[in-house]
Amino acid sequence: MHMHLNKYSYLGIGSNLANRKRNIQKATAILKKHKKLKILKVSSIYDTAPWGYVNQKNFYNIAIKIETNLKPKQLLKVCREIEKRMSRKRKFKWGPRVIDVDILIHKNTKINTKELTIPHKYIKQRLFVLFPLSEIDKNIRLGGQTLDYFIDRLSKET
Ligand code: PH2
Ligand code: MG
Ligand code: MG
Repeated sequence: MHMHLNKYSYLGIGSNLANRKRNIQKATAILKKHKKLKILKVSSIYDTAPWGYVNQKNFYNIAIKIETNLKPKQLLKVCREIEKRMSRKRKFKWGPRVIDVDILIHKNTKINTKELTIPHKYIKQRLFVLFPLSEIDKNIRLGGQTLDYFIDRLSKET
């Protein structure tokens, strides 16, 4: 069986409070300045219906392709620091937030701990992640399947 090697990492960013576009742009700008990672591609901004907890404003979502030697925990720290700098308040699970920076995929890493799950736990269930990811990299595979496979599967659900 051919092993699909991947040297890239992918982050997902979302916002549904205050100025969503500016929040997304600010988080991207902070990432751009980080010396230990290189941004290779940024998706367009997607206006997406809230997933998980539906009684809230639409989100703006993007995905970013990066190259980095940071370890998963260090990359998580980078994500958390952006959220902290942008004064994110943790309200409740899947609730509204000023900014959310998630690790979606990190090379071929598979982690499942209380603190961190890579690839992201809900990546296959979320169109707001699959769409921007497929825009920036058509070659991504999850468990051998293309992103389009999961997008088609979700689109057929009632
Ligand atoms: N993030 C969530 C919960 N629901 N829905 C959309 N559309 N976009 C998000 O980024 C999002 C969500 C928790 O992180
Ligand atoms: Mg999230
Ligand atoms: Mg998060």
